[in-house]
Parts: sequence; structure tokens; C-alpha cells
Amino acid sequence: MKQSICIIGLGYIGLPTSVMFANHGHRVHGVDVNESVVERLGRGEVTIEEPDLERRLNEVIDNGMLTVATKPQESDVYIVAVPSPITAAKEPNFDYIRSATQSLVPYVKKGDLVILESTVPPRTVADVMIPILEQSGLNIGEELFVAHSPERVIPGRVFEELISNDRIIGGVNERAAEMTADLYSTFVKGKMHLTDATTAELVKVMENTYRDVNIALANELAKIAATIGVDVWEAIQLANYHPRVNLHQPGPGVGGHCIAVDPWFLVDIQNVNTPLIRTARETNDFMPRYTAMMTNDLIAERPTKRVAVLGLAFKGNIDDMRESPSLDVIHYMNEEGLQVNAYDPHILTEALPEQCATLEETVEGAEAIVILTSHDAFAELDPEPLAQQVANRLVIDTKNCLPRERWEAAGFTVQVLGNSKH
Ligand code: SAJ
Repeated sequence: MKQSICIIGLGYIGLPTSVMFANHGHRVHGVDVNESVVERLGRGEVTIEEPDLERRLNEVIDNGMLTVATKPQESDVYIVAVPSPITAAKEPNFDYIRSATQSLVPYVKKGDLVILESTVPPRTVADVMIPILEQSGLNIGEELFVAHSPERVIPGRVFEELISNDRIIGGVNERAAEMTADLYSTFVKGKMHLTDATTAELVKVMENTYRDVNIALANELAKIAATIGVDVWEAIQLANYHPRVNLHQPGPGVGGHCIAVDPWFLVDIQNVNTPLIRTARETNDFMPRYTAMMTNDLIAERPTKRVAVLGLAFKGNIDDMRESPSLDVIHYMNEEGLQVNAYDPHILTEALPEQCATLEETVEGAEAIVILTSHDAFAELDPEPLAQQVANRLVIDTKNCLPRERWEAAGFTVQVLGNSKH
């Protein structure tokens, strides 16, 4: 059954989700507090980089199935997809969730469904959303239904994963969970797993914490390998042939609004009982400093401290710089007295003082080129012309994404993070 859906938050999750529901015949009203986002989307202009988003957005803006505004409107279903960041003290910040939920109170009516998609600390539906929704005077679970169905998509493959991923659905009761499963069955081909809201909240945070802890292990192994003449990337590949081993990839740090944030939700609940989760966060948060120190050591004998940093996005082939490790690497490089020029082909708006408009300008006279993000554009680079521009043919590849032989053939020394074999 087609329903009218109001989605609060038109960011990296809310926008593709709005478009997907509208593509599948639901009348969707998208809401964002940012007026320029609403204006641009209303013109069919994408505000985030995601494959196939532009085509799908224009389809539903043109046929009127998607309307966008800064205010909600009465609907059958309300989906909250706003940020859930942490404070500087690493504690959950519920401000966006609270104000989004509050904005729904004047609109909700008997029989409606409210779904939280944002990743949140366990008990956010119970302790934060429901007390606000009760101001409507409706009985939660009998007149107004509430569920948590956390998004699990990865940037760059959002539309595929919205369809193919299994979905965890946690309702305040069975009825709420079933109503939510019915709605998502519009496009979800993966299995629906129904549970209660608090379990669903914990499951999503567990998934991202699992990834963060495994990345921390890979980063520790990389630091060991760097001292014993081993290539950690080769070693990880070999270890992963074991049927029960799935080692992740090391790198210059963990970015984004998810893996670098969500584990702190668990530490906040049980500080004393989460030494592993906290240590993993600290291990990954140390990698930007490790990368800056490694770079400084490798050019210590060089006449200048000029370095070219390639990659500002928190991961390959996206335009998202939120919590990007590159920002911390550049910060620590500045602290080490390095002279940083930075460039990212996916981020052309001036976001940093160190940012240059072109690759050529960035590498001119550099003592080292430092790759921080595994963009395809970097793996496809022709090192020959760069070899003529740099002061020193040294490339530090923290993501092991460059074709080593090609760079060596151009006269570069290739130093890969965690590899002291070559
Ligand atoms: N990273 C590593 N080593 C790895 C994998 C990732 O250093 O082996 C780094 C990346 O470079 C990046 C960060 O970790 O800086 C996060 O990258 P990611 O590939 O984990 O991607 P996210 O944060 O965009 O997406 C994650 C996904 N969660 C899991 O895979 C468990 C996605 O499914 C979630 O929907 C998303 O978080 C989210 O929104 O929660």
C-alpha cells in the first residue's frame, strides 16, 4: 500500500532514502533545516556525491513524488534520519534527534508510524524519542507506532545496498515492527529481521564497533610489520585465506560519521567494562599522528619540509570529509613543522587553507607525495609528469592503492604504510 512519508534530514542517508521511496511510488515530503539544501534539491541539484542519485532525484522532483521543504507536513509515516554526533567529551549529542522528534509532535495522528533511521545509542527510542512523542497525547504502541530501523548502507553503493542489504527492524512492539517491515518491503530485497527497538539500536552500533576494533588490530599489525621487514598487506592477505580470519585493512586513520563515532556510544554506557572498544578508538585515532611522524622521518634529510597530501575525503571515491583522518594528519604535519599542500579531486570547494586547486600546484617542489585516500583517480595517476615536478621522488602510500611498479619505473621510492619488506 502506497503511503505518504515525511523524512526529516536530507543528508547522506535521508536524501537517498527519500528518493528511493518516491521512486517506488510513495508520496514523499523531505525536510531539512538547511534552506540552501532544500532550494538546490527543489531544482533537482544533488547536494551529495552518490552514484545514480542525480537521475533518480530528478525523476521524482519532476513527477512530483518528492517535495522538499524546511517544515514537516502531515503524513502516514515519519522517518528521522538526522545526525547523531558525539560531543568533544565523546558523549552522545541528542540535539538533532530531539529537535527532529519535537518537530513531528504537531503532525502525528492515530495510526501513524515514526521510524528512527539514524544510528543511536541503545535506549534512544525509549528514553529520548518516546517521552517527546507522548506530548501528542497519543498512546505509544496503540495509537502511535514507533520503530528503529538503522541504515546500514555504505557510501558509493547506497542505492544497491538499500535494496540488497538485510534490514534490522526494532519496534516498540510487534505491530510497529510489522508496519515498518511492510513499508520497507516496497524496495528491500534483503531479509527483514524483526526485534525490539533497543536490540536494533545495539545491533547497529555493534556492527560499526566490530569494524572499528578490527581496523585497530590491522593498524597495530601494520606498526609491527613496519619494524620487522614484513609487508603487512601481503601478510593480511595470506592470513585471510584462513576460513575463520577476516583481518581488515590498516590506514592513516578511521573517518566518517559512523565507525569513528558509534563505538563511543558503548563506552559512554559502560565506561569501566569497555577497555577494548576504547583502546581500539584510541589506536585508530593515533594513526594520523603516526602517519605525520612517519612522513617527517622519511624527509628528515631533505632541504625543505614541503609535502603534497593527496586525499581529503574520509574514504575512496566519495566527497565526504566528515571526521576525515586527513584533517588530523594535516594538523599533526603542521605541528611537525611540515609545509603542507593538499588536493582532492572529489572535493573542489575550498575547505582547508592547505588546499590547492590543482594536482600540479600541490606536488610542485614536494619532498614527498602522501596518499591518504584510496580514490580511483590516484590509482590511475601517471607518475611520469609528477616525477618532473617534485623535488624528491618519494611517495608514501598509506592505503596501498598505487600500482607500485609504475611509480618505481618513474623513479619514485614507494613507501607503503606497514611495509618494511620492500
Ligand atoms: N577503513 C580502514 N580499514 C578498513 C575499512 C575501513 O581504515 O579495512 C577506514 C576507511 O578508510 C574510513 C573508515 O574506516 O576512513 C570508515 O570506512 P567504512 O568503509 O567502514 O565506511 P563507512 O563509515 O562509510 O560505512 C560504515 C559501514 N559499516 C560497516 O561496514 C559495519 C556501513 O555499512 C554503515 O552503514 C555506515 O558505516 C554507517 O552509516 O553506519
